[in-house]
Amino acid sequence: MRFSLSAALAALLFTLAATASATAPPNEDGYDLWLRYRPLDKSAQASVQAQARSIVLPGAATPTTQAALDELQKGLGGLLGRAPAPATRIADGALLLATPARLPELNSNASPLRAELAALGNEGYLLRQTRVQGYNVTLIAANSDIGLLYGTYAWLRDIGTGAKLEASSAPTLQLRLLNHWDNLNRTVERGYSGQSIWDWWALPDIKDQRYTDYARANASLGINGTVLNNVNSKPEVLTAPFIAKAAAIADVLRPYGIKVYLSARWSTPLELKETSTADPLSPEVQAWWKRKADEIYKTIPDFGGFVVKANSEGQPGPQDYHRTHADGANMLAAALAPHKGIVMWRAFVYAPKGTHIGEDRAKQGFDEFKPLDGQFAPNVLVQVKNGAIDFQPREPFHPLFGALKTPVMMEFQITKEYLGFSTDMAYLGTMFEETLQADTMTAAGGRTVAKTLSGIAGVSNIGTDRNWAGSHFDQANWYAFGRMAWNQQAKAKDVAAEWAALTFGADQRVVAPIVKMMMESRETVVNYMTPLGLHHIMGTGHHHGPAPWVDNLERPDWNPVYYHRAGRDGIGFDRTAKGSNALAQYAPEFARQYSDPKTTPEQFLLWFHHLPWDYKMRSGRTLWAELLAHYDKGLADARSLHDQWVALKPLIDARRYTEEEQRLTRQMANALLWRDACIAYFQSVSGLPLPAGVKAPAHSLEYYKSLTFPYAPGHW
Ligand code: BDP
Repeated sequence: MRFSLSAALAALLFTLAATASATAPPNEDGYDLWLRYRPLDKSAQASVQAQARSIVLPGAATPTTQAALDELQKGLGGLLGRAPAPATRIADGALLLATPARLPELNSNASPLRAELAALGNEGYLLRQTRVQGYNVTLIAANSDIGLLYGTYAWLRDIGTGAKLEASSAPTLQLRLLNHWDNLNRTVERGYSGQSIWDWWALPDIKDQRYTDYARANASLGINGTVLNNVNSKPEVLTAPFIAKAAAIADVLRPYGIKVYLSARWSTPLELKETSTADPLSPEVQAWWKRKADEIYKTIPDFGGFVVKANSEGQPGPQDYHRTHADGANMLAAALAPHKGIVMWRAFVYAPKGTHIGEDRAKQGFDEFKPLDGQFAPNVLVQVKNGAIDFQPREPFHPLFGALKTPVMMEFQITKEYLGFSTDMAYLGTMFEETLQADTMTAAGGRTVAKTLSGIAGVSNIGTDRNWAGSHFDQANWYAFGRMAWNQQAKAKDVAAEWAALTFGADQRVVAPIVKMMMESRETVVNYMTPLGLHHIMGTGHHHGPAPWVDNLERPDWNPVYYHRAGRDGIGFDRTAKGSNALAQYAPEFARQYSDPKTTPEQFLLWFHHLPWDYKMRSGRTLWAELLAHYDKGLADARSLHDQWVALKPLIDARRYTEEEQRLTRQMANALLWRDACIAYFQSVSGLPLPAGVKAPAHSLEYYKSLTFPYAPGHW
């Protein structure tokens, strides 16, 4: 009796377990990114099948169209269980990939698509249910093979998100790049996702499968260039063995429309002992770079060009020879121009040791580059970080946007150096949108930052971690960067919804709550780290954790106290005419609005103003009470992010659920640390009591000051 009862119980438990595992999604490790192609449900399968009974590519396959065909095999194989075979004849229900060169009738005056296609440029595509040669087809059309590849990814994305076919799309910017801050020894500066994916030692002979998957992921977003190595570069990267290694990577990326670029160290020829100086006006130096460019293009015929960090944070540069940034950039530009290469010269420069010390760091990029405007060669772009300090959780846009005639590239940081590495959740789509849509007021009627750009770069968050980005949600930042590099008008929320559907499945019970979390996440981090326009109050060097008290570093503008300027009288950096007057670098209308604290958006208040603690905020609270309220909100929202995720447990596969749950738990602790340490410190300087209801920090200020993080990652 007892035996049969327990047998019955066991049978019941077994059935329950089997039912549970049949409904819970299978575990995933994140390697497939947003290109997962998990099986669709039966009805969706039927409708996709009807659009792709056969796959037809008129004309011969090229490496790029082969990549498109391979992706369709993989994609439809996963989504439908079986991919249709490639066919040579157009028939009803064909998925037809065509350019005017492959299907001349697209070019005929009678074709309704002709004009539409012509407007899409080299990289655009259109997707259409239409009739071709009397057959009903799904058409992916473009002017080039790379357009077909982009169109293929768009079609697969539409299927994965359950969206209706996109009509047509073309990028606004020609240059859409990732910047890897990867070192030749495979460490990654500000990298939080393992080692560099570039295995320099094994290259050029061994080309990891990851390189192909990296190319697929980037091409699916329309990223068309990648700088392989750190802006803090080494001379060796321009020697023959490394050029051969870069060429091997370029070979893998080429079919996917991705060009390879390198970071060049200014003093390379001198350090390699091949010249006696690195003066850009020296004929010997000019000849060396010309030879070097010729050598690179022999090996990598479509090499993109150089990015250069010069005379910044100890890097050598033309100013070492009393030459200007323009002299330096133009010398490299001349070497690359015959090959159609470009120079992306970074504007992230701040005074070398000994000079300009004491000048507002936020002003220095503009002060250096504005006077040089008009002096740069046509194939030079100035690459400008989104804000004037350094990738803070929130910064106003850099005053160089809209101020130069010289073409300007945007530099965003996808890796979260200042936003909690890869442990804290912070979806950066909202930050990208905020910056791209900010009005520079440099033209009548307004001009957004997006409208001032000629290119866009994102500092990569990619590494050897199985999930590529360190955490599943950090994949969304790579994704959002790529989608917004293609289309600066894309909305962060739509991009989040797309990513969530592709990454976790197009089930609204999952997508809607995940999008909500993502949309809240960056503001949460801003609130518990640097609310109301505070900035650069992180730990020294590694930038982890709060350290608003630090006041003893070599340069004043490395110290948090320099940036927050908190004292008995108040808090904030006065950048109005009464202070550093950084505001004068912006358009007059912008400067006027931001000169008055009353008309300055409160999210930037302490960036531009030094105000007394009892300054009245829009909420009616004092500045002191408001600051505390923001820290409290940051902590509460970090806890809420965790709870929202926990509620999703039944709908997420166990592996990804757990990996993220652990991070969100850690984020709550990080938020608490920030909140408590900042309140303890700011209270010590303001001397004010905590208003009723505000919880005292758990420990003394001394305790927070005593914390050290010697092995924090990303600090090479
Ligand atoms: C800072 C980073 C540093 C970079 C530098 C740069 O802390 O690692 O080298 O920017 O962009 O944010 O050059």
